Amino acid sequence: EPHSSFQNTVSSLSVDTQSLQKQIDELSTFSDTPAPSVTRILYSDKDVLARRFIKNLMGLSGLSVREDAIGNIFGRWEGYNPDLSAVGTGSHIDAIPYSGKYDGVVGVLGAIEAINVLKRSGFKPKRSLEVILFTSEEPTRFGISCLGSRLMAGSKALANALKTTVDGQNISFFDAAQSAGYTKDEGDLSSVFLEKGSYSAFVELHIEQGPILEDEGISIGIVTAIAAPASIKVDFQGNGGHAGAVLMPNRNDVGLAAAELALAVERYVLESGSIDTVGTVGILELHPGAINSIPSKSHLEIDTRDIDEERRNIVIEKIHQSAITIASKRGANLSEFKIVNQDPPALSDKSILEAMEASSKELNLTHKFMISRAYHDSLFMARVSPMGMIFIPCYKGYSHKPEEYASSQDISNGVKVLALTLAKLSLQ
Ligand code: HGY
Ligand code: MN
Ligand code: MN
Ligand code: MN
Repeated sequence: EPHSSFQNTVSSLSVDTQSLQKQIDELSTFSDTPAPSVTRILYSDKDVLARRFIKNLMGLSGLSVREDAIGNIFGRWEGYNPDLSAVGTGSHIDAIPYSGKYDGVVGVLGAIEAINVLKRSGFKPKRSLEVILFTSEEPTRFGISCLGSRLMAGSKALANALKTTVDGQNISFFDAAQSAGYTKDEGDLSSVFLEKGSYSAFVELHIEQGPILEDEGISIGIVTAIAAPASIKVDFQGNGGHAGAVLMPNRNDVGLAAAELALAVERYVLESGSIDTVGTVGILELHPGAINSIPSKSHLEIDTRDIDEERRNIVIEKIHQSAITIASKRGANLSEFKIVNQDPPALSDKSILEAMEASSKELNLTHKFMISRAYHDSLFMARVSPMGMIFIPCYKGYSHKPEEYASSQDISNGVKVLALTLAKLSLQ
């Protein structure tokens, strides 16, 4: 009977922090912007290099590697009961423009190192363990967040939408996928949908992307729920015209319509009745973008979230009403109001919470239960498998900017909790 006792496992868990840090640093060099920032966009040349880097590390760890039609990458350590559904773990390596080198990366490189840690300890998995690199978690290129995990979770709506999806340079999703060596065949997308019961559990290691753990001096966050994200695209159209010659009463300045809507977003989230409601206008483009030309087109992208789905949906409804009112008041045309995604929150699975808590205790690491205000691929894996997330502190909670940082010690703690949690779940 392969050895599966834990006692010596806990004491024998040793993380190769030096190699892990080297890998994090090397991976960050595959970027379209200069260090210390990282920009790594889906299917770009840098993304392809980064994928190759990860696949190589998976191979060196003795994992058998496969990729699906759109580039979700799976590295599997076969268990001694290979017919049982596997235990999954993983995250993403795509990075939004001018961001940092830990978001997502800690959950991919850390997962591979967790496998190495278990192998070094002599552990033998009963359920296979599988590291997943989700093809794209950030919405940057095609405006769709968690594209890989959303498809794996079986979204037919997304499979359909991708047939007509293009990026900002008018490159189609399939042309971009093909340029990176993935599918060109639209019919292929349903092959990405996971079979029911593919995983008995899925656990993601991630930096907190908030200040709580660092502020409270706590080593591990055990995530109980992931907030409900939504994103909206809005276009206003007007007559534009000469900034000097067109008098104010004759204008329908859609730059001001956009500004008014952005302030309405702020007002609605502030008056929601809860600090947990947030709203951001991260993209606001004016056309033609000349100082002396009245904007004739404006484009906004709105991100709004809440841990309470109903409260968030009320905010979306109010934003929609305001867009219509602002357009008619200003004699402008609301040419698009598109809800790109309006996702429910996800709750972590009780038995995975227990495994993560037990692992933290056995490793003598301070820990606390908390929610994730950022979304993750786990939000969609929760639709097809019991889910759990492990957070580690990050410097001042910084994320999505070059100052993002997590210490080797904190990363090593997270890897150990992940390794022990995977071991427990593998033997269940
Ligand atoms: O925006 C998010 O929550 C994620 O970090 N992409
Ligand atoms: Mn992110
Ligand atoms: Mn992330
Ligand atoms: Mn995320």
